[in-house]
Amino acid sequence: MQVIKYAFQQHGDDRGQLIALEEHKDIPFEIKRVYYMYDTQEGVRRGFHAHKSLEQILICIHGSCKILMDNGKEKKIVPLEKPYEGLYISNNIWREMYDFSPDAVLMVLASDYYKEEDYIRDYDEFLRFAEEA
Ligand code: T46
Repeated sequence: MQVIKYAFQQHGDDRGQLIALEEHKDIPFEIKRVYYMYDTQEGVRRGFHAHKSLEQILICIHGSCKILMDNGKEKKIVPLEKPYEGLYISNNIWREMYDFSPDAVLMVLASDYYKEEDYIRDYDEFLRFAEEA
């Protein structure tokens, strides 16, 4: 499984850093939704699903966390520790997010609106789906 981790361009000067993200330029899809999670409690593991068609970029804009990616054949663990790093997660990838630092803010840019019907929440169903894809 190929892990696509972007290093976004930082516009730094003596005031600090700034990152700008534009769809179809820095982000390989139209951004239809942005959400973020914070105040994640110690030991919490989130996710436990795949998406039928949604594509996303995960950016830990503060603090750190880890992402488990699973394509049904192979698993990879990707640490997100820098605000300029973005992890691309395509459809058909089971994901779990864990090891959040207390100050972690995990922001997600998504290619579509929230649609519960796009979620695959059962791991065996995911394996069948990944096999057919
Ligand atoms: C994903 C990972 C990385 C909404 O109402 N709108 C939204 O856009 C989202 C993302 C969630 N919600 C509601 C649905 C649940 O009642 O917020 C609640 C928590 O969502 P969920 O349990 O799905 O959160 P995670 O952290 O398990 O997963 C989320 C995304 O849902 C998912 O698409 O890939 O982050």
